Amino acid sequence: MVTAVAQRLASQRKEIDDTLATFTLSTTQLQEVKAKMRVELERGLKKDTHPTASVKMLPTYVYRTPDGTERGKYLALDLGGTNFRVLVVKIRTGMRNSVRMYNKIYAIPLEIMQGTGEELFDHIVQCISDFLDYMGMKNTRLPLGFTFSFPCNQTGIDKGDLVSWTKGFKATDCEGYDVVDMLREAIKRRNEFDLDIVAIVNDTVGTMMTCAYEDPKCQIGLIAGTGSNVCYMEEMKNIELVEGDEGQMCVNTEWGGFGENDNIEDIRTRYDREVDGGSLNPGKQRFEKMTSGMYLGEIVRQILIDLTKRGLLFRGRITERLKTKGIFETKFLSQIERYSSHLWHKLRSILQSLGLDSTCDDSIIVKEVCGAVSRRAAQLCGAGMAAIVDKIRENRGLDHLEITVGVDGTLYKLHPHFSTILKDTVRELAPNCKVDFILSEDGSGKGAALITAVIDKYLYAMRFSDETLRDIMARFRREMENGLGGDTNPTATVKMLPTFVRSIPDGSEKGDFIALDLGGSNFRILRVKVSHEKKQTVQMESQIYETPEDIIHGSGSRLFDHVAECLGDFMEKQKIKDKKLPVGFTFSFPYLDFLLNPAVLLTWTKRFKASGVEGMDVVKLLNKAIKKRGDYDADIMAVVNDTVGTMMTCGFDDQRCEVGIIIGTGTNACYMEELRHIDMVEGDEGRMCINTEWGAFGDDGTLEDIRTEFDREIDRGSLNPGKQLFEKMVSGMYMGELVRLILVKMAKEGLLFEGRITPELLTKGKFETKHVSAIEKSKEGLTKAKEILTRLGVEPSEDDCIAVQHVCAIVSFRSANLIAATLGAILTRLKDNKNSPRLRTTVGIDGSLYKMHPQYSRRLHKTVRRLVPESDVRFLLSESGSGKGAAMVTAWASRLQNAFMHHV
Ligand code: 0WK
Ligand code: 0WK
Ligand code: BGC
Ligand code: BGC
Repeated sequence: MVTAVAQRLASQRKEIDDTLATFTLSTTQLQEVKAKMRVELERGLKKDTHPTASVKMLPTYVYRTPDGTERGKYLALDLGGTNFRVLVVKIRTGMRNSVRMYNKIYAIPLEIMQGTGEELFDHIVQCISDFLDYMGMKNTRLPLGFTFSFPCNQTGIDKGDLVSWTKGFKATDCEGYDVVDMLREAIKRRNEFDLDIVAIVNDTVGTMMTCAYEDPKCQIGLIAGTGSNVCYMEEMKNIELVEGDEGQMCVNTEWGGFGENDNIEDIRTRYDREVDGGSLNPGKQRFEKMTSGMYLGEIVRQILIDLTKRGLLFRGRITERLKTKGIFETKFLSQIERYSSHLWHKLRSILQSLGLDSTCDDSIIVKEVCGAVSRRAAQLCGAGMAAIVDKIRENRGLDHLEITVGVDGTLYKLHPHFSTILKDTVRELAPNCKVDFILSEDGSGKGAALITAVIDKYLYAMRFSDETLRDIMARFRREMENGLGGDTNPTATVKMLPTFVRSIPDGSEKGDFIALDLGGSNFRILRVKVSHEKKQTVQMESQIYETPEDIIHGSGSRLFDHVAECLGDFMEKQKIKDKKLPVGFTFSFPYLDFLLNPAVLLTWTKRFKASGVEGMDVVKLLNKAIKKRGDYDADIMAVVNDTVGTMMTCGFDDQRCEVGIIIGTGTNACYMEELRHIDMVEGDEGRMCINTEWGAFGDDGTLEDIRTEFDREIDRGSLNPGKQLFEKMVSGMYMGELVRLILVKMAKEGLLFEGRITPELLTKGKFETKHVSAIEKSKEGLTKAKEILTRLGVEPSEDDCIAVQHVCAIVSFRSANLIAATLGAILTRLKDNKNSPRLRTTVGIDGSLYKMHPQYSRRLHKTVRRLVPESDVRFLLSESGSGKGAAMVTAWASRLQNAFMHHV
């Protein structure tokens, strides 16, 4: 009897040992796994074998680990592990580098994971929206790093097509599509906030970056969690899928696919095949299904079912629960293997919770099964890691390598033995490598933010929160008051020049006028006829004239001779040379106005630098030039700044118009101020238009905290260093150049064009503002980028074009934001002047940047409405330029003169 029982027990024991033996891998077997993994790594890197390689070795476009110079505030998403997290990450440098993070975890219900792609991304955006509300950040357009823990074919840091879903995800209409586009579309659908998705990052890469921030030797990222995967810094010359041989790039191995070409069938057990067969993606991710948290519990369950069926466990009784897929979670493995003998009751209560009545022996066997499965998983990961570290050692031609692996994942973190076995296996299989493992404390969200910071390094300083914009608004408001104040005006940077224009057109204007429009991108001469048939109508004819560089950089007399010559030519063509028509002179520069005429130029701006004009009365200079010709006569009645001309032109159509703005070659604004506030002009009644000359804002250093190295470089290379600092940060004359300087810097850092720097790219003015507008066009922008960059000889890759588009967006967005802030200051002043709870007004606007740039106006309007919520602002584009407005002012000036003449 006893012998029969002992024999039965012994044979049962043998059967169990035989079963578990299929999970026991010898060193030889592990070395084979290592060798096979190495072969697949190489095949994944090579262009011709990549398509059939089971380890895909996907380029990540991350060229280096953090160097501690990163800083800024970023949003990060972390999707694909156990938890979906939305984070805000603040990175500071200076005293000990510090990163502060706030995050919120959101559930991804199964029906969303396995629903439609649209539902999934709408859910993600819903969570972001909730987080932004929670953080009170709905109006900040922060750059975002997206940790997306699935295999993506990336063609750039912010462009990646999902190869295939893994783990528990199976949403439709996503595989083969760009994940960043899908997120952008979902954000657009929700239309509640705007985000700048700067980078898409695999969680292994995010983990490597997070750990490399602490330990510069960290060049490998390992996830041993729901899924299993590794990335590492590979030599560019070995990555045949990407152009270039210089430096390194992080490669996302996607080793989870190892074995999909049947090269580890020798160690896969029937339980592995069961689990694979019952998974969401049979035949896929075979290595992952032997090593990761999503499947280890399932493998154990399959073994328990088999042993029970064979009467070796639970007295052969299979419960419904044990038949339930996913019921034996991997966390049970960790718990069971943590329990030593005196904690059997705990183990048994786990089995009880699964409806399994177990004996002591059962518990021992279950623990052995768990141990066998997790041990094999750790060893397999160790063998894979040994292949990676040895490859890196050989890449660098080293006999001995010291390197750190950044790790994350619940399996590695929570399982009692997994990490130790993995480390031991690496040590054994890669004896020439000293491999340290550091646990990622903060998850890969931090890493994603660091990557965004690396890319965004030169751009983060160009992003302003509403808080900062409100601060700039307050600063500008103070400057306006300084400019208006009699005693503070001399030192004020914003000169707040009185224009002697007391109101917008009142419909009584009439006459035949000539208008000169000098200072914008075109010099235009117009004939403006204002008549009163049924209603007041304006007819205009105009002609554009060259203002060659040698003229506008030559002597003042040559410049005004040129203006007089063009005027003569125009009057010739208009057959009015015999007439002495009143002339309105739109002079788009800062000048001191004395009742519309004379006008003393304070300083040239933009492209103009004619000598002998600053401090002079430009009307006198023009009259002199006209006199010198003697072939016609003109009566220059009024000098008008183009902002004033624009306000008058728009005021002709909208009586609410009381602000005029130019966002063109230069930038400036005027508005109707209460006369009692203008100390430089007598009188307290009524209003007068003030030409703010906001281009000079910051000339006293008040904007140094937001000016970047590129702004300083622009100023150093300009015609008027130290002057018009605000204008140089925002206007069309400088925007293209700002972008060029950033591109040169990023290329020098290898972040663009594989570091290629061509003479064209180094040539000032080669990258124009019209290029910025063209590149930011949503549809054909990237094609345009390719065209323009190719002309600069930098042979741009597709992701270069995306990155350049991104740089353009940041620079132009900054401009729109800054102008929204200064305009916001003018609007709140108007509101306060009117002492009304809500301001209703119209802003007349002109200028090639505002007109030509595809997104500029929308961005400006949106920010103004956020910064000055208690206002209804209509933005009225000046269709016909400031010439019409100048004619209106001239009409007055003529009337004033006539009235005056009659008095004398
Ligand atoms: C935490 C990281 C996340 C990653 C996860 C993996 O922040 O990006 O996907 O670890 O571990 P799991 O949650 O799948 O166990
Ligand atoms: C058109 C106006 C002109 C102004 C110009 C500014 O008629 O007075 O100077 O807009 O825009 P820009 O040509 O500098 O882009
Ligand atoms: C995915 C990887 C990811 C890993 C860890 C795998 O299923 O394919 O992209 O890194 O899980 O989360
Ligand atoms: C000038 C302003 C002008 C603006 C827009 C600036 O450079 O100083 O007077 O209004 O450009 O043309």
